Amino acid sequence: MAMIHKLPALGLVALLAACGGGGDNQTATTTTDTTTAAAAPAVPPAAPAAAPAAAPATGNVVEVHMVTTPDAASGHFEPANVTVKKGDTVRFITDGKTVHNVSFPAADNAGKTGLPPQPGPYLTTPNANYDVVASMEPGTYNFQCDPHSAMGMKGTLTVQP
Ligand SMILES: [Cu+2]
Repeated sequence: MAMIHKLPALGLVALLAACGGGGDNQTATTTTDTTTAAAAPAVPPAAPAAAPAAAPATGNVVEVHMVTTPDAASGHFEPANVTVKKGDTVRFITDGKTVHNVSFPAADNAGKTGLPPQPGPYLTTPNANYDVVASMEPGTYNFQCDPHSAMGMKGTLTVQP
């Protein structure tokens, strides 16, 4: 009985030394077609300080409605006194029946810092709104509607820690 020893055929791997002329087969698939917007428009030297840009809303959003009186001569904030946590957003929403806005006059907020830097825009259409982020230090702040403050369209914002 012939024992057949299966000798493992050691395949001698012939290391073919690639002599010169190395073919780079790196298929560069990185398509650089992302056109980086290199043509940035020139920034005007002095940006007009007219349009106050509302800060993006953060935290909880608390709504305050601006309700016009039936004769459209004035209005009130509803609620007029609102309390939020620091970092919340107060969203002033108008009924659009006359012109309202929101401002935090420095004269009515003596010693306070971090007020919204300027009066909010005039809101003229139904559900137009303006966000104020309560990023100021805890305390109570006075706000008003500029067109109707003389008729009592005022409120307070209390910011809690
Ligand atoms: Cu008003």
